[in-house]
Amino acid sequence: MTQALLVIDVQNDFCPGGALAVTEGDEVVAPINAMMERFDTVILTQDWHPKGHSSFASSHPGHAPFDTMEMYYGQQVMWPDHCVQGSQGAEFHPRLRTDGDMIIRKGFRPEVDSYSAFFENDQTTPTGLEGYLRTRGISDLTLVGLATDFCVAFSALDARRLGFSVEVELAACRAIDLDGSLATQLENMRQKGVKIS
Ligand code: VGL
Ligand code: ZN
Repeated sequence: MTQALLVIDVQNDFCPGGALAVTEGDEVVAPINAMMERFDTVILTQDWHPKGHSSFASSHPGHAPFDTMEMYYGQQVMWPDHCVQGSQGAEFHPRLRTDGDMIIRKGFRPEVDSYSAFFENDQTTPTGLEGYLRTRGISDLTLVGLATDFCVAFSALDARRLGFSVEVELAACRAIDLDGSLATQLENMRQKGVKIS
């Protein structure tokens, strides 16, 4: 068994004061830094949107943040502008250790969002992370970060679908919890064999 820690989107915009702040989002930083000591391989993801991204409510007249909209690939939540490439909000939290092996950016295609670290929200366009993990012989993943019910859950579910052994450590995650999304996604993950601890 070769394992890796996958640190999802611990960026300023998802922390208190950020554009899409997750309650207590910054509280994941200390436990994640501590967990990094226990893993030989650490991979970080960074939500990385161009200005005017199609997941931003501001790109769609008549839509407000947290509405949903039908896109060519299915339902998409409309978010406040966040994690714009090169902005302060897109930077990692200043206390997060970022000396991992690899940083994977996602959500940079204007027309499609990417919650998962593996596939864009069309569920078919790969980010390349699967190939990276396989060529390094990694079979077991522990996921932590933000947000539990969006990018962490989508990444965990895709990882299971691809055959990885997957654990999510909730003490080092925080959720957005939009209309019960946290309970729904915890149940989805359990049903698909994600170990929740
Ligand atoms: C995320 C909403 C939009 C996340 C990213 O990291 O969970 N959520 N973009
Ligand atoms: Zn995003």
